[in-house]
Amino acid sequence: MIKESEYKKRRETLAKKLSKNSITILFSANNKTRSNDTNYPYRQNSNFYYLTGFKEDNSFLVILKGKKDVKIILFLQHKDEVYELWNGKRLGEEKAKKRFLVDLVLLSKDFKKSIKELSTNIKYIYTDFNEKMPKAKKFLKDNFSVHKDIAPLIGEMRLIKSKSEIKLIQKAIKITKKAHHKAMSINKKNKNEYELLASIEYNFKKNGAYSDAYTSIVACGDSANTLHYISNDKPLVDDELILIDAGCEYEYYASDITRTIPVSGKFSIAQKDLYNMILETQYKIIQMIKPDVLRTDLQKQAEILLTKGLLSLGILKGNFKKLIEGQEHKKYYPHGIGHWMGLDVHDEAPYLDINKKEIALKKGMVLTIEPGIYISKDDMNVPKRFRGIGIRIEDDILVTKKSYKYLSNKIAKTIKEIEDISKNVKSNSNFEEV
Ligand SMILES: [Mn+2]
Repeated sequence: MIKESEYKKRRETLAKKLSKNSITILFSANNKTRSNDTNYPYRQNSNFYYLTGFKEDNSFLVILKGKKDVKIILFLQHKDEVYELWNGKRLGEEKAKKRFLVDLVLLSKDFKKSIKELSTNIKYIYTDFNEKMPKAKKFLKDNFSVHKDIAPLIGEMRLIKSKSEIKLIQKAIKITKKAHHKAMSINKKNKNEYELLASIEYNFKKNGAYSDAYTSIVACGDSANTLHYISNDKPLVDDELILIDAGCEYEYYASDITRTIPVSGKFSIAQKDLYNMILETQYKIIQMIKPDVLRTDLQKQAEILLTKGLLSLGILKGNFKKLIEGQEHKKYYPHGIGHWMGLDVHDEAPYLDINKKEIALKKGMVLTIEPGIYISKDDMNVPKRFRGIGIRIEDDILVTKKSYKYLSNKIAKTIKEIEDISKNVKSNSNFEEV
């Protein structure tokens, strides 16, 4: 868990970055309509959560920075018996005053009035442009003139994870491990992608992760060659591979893990050849991770290694140098080597600094490393044995003082590890039990 004192420290760090005579207003997330009068499950806005740890809607965090002093105010909803009967308990003003280490707790219904009173001598207003609150935005526009985006300032902070954040990420990864290992171990004969998905989601929730961190991909055979395949509704075919890109969210922190496993429990020779080439690449890229390395260096090296690998397997043909110059790998490896991960699976943290220079790796950053190769079943330029295979291997890595910590290294990944898990539990075809 993250302590109130850590949230307080984050607000103070942010306040130091703000201009004097400014007001900063951060909004909680809106409820989002699913259809008619039903909503999607509520999920707090990540920036708001990062600074408060508060999960209720219709709340506002205000930072008033004067010439010398800083005042922090949290607005939240009042207690309301009828509302709470239908929608669940609210924290309320009294408890909030005890819990949050802020200067003032006020009620959201008084937001406009209070803001007008509090904001004398204000030159600048910072808001989070990503959160859409049309009414509040109109109010701010009508009342304040110079607007600045607060998101990049919070993004800078979110880049570097604290010890308590890393613990939550590790917990999310631990739960994800259980779900992936279960997916490897169950008998998948005559089953469907959605049954495997159900098992994964069951194991997330059963182990305390309220939600997935993103819509899971369970893609058998050629479906894996659609990068954002989320229909997850095709039968599992015995001699094919299944690409499972699934991570959970634990106390708002994400994991992002991809494993590619055989339906039958055993890899074919062609599948092994391609799999091991990608796995080797992934190991080599992970080993490059340390402070001051650039993400684009990792990307370039991944492209070199994958191009060499594709050449050696006869998937790409010709001169290595020319293939690199022509970016020929893009046909089979079209995406990036990884991304920041944290409160969001694709963490809302910058890749470039204010001078548009790339931000190098630094202690405390968490990123994914996810090489993949995707070969359409209709690609006649490729040896037949590789057609219809899509493989991605994705892990979560923490940058440490001198190198890296491999956060997800306990999730089975080598061919032997995956086949062993499949073998052990052949008799166990129960989808739910972990
Ligand atoms: Mn990813």
